[in-house]
Amino acid sequence: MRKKLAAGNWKMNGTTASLAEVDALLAAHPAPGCEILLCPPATLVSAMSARIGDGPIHTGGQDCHAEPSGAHTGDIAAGMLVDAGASHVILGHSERRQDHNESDKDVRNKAKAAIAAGLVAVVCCGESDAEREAMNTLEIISGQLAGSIPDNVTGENLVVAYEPIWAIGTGKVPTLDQIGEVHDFIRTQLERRFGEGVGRSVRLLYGGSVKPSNADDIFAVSNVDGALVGGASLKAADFSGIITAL
Ligand code: G2H
Repeated sequence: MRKKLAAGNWKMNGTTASLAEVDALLAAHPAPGCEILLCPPATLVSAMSARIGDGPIHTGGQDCHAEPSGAHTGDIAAGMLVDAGASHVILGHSERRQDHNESDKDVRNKAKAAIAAGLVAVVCCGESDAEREAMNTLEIISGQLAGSIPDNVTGENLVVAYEPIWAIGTGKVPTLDQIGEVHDFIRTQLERRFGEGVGRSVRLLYGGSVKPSNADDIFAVSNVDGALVGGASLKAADFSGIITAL
């Protein structure tokens, strides 16, 4: 049985004052029935994880470097995230693929480093509007999964997030059939590559304009094990509504 996961991606938002939202979430969900993960900007990982302490919310990074240390100005190693209290890291988000030209190979190397450091890698995939229009969605997803996910994964160290680029921050959400088709496809791809045991144990998240008002319907779709939430994870009241829907 896969444990449901509500993951928040704060992107480049938040200062120490935003940690009040974490307090509110902890108060609202002292014993949640699902796993909760918050991925703040790197500047807040340490403070957030200290604030949560033994509480039921995990802290994660939004990226890491593939190397453990070295001359990489501005970058952060997976081990540094662990040292700051993170247990997860988002990798290959489409904003990083676009803004930083990250390739599938880059994401795979980062995922290897993250897993070696003891982090859970939350690997993102998703098609653009043009790719969906051209009916290439499944081919794109297949290529991203094959290229971005390393070989040594398990249900414990990998989560896959499906985030259609055209649904990110736009308020547009795929139909439930479209979400189901891609999640079923990802499940089949993972089973084929890693065997049924591992393939069935990896959690699959949907991401892209998830809100309290659409979460119930999305979470009822087959093979959707939770959500990766951007805008609606910034305020405890909104994220709480999504957590409650899981
Ligand atoms: C997709 C998602 C979080 P939003 O990027 O990863 O963002 O929920 O704001 O569409």
